[in-house]
Amino acid sequence: MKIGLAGLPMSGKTSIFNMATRAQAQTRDYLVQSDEINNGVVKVPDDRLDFLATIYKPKKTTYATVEFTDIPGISSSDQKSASKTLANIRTCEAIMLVVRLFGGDAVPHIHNKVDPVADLEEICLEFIFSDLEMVTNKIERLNKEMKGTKKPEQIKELELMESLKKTLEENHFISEVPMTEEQAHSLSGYRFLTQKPMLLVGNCSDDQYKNENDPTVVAFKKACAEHKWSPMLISAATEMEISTLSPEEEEMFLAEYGIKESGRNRLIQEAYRLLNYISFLTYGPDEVRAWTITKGTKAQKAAGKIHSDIERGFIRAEVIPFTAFKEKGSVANVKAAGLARLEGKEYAVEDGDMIEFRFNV
Ligand SMILES: Nc1nc2c(ncn2[C@@H]2O[C@H](COP(=O)(O)OP(=O)(O)O)[C@@H](O)[C@H]2O)c(=O)[nH]1
Ligand SMILES: [Mg+2]
Repeated sequence: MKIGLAGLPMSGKTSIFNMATRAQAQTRDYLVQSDEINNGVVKVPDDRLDFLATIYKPKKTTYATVEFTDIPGISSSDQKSASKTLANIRTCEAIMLVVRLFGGDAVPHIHNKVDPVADLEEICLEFIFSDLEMVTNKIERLNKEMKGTKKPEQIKELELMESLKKTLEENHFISEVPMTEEQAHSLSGYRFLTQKPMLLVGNCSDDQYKNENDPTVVAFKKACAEHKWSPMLISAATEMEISTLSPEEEEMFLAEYGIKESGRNRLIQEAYRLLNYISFLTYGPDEVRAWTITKGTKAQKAAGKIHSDIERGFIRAEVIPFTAFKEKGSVANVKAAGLARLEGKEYAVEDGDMIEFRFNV
């Protein structure tokens, strides 16, 4: 389950990758065509786990993880490398689109000036064209196949493809097309770029970060709003420096500047949410652990994350919401207050549920 960092060259993708993964991949203040792809797995910060660890003092604390991949910039001036880049983005489950808002010495790539609105437009068009090409090819193929006998599912597929084509031609994303679950499922094999969950990241300077009225920031936010995106602002250069500090130094630094949460934590948590992930927690003296599930996952299925035997022999889930645990301080207190619950296999697990599964195999 990868999240792809996409955007124009020199927008700060590698800086953001470094900040998120505490890696030291090569950032560049000049433009080179590089095929270098950086991959990194990062722990999802979770203060609920930290809290549980202080109580249980476990041998091991295991955080949830997400994987980031830093993909060379999209550049319409070089179609061959652009299509390679787009193909790489296609393999990702979700996209973090990095747009440059900061000025500075490093020269912006396409427009030779800082213009996030034009950059965003450019990337959107690249995505749209790329998907349109796939849709057009598919329509051609279907029409050929349907020359003889027409199968009902082919007719349905053609109809859907025609409607996607129209949407794309009108400069809209496939994600904007209302679809039945069945239709969405039938498209999953195509890995359309404009159908993927997308988070917009505005990479800005420290000054812009502090100034809501900065004209570049305002223009960027407005362009995002037109797509119904709510962007996240980050100063990658500063955050990258912060991420080279040790965790203790980082905490001191953030406290000194009155920052509640580092950009790094915000970014990773947003990424997790973007993938539609939540965590349930297990606890005890051996291990305190966060388990990743998709929102809406039922208890029995969630149990299978831990072990297939627990899923197979599922009897019930003993659930304690983390908030109740934090308030009451111990499992015994939570139970005494009547806040522990027994749930069956159809229970939709919620984020932060502390669960003990009962099973029998
Ligand atoms: N001033 C400033 N410079 C940045 C920021 N983010 C990245 N840069 C610089 O912009 C250049 C390109 O960054 P890089 O991460 O390599 O961009 P990429 O091509 O999108 O991977 C480098 O010189 C970075 O140091 C930022 O937030 N502020
Ligand atoms: Mg780079």
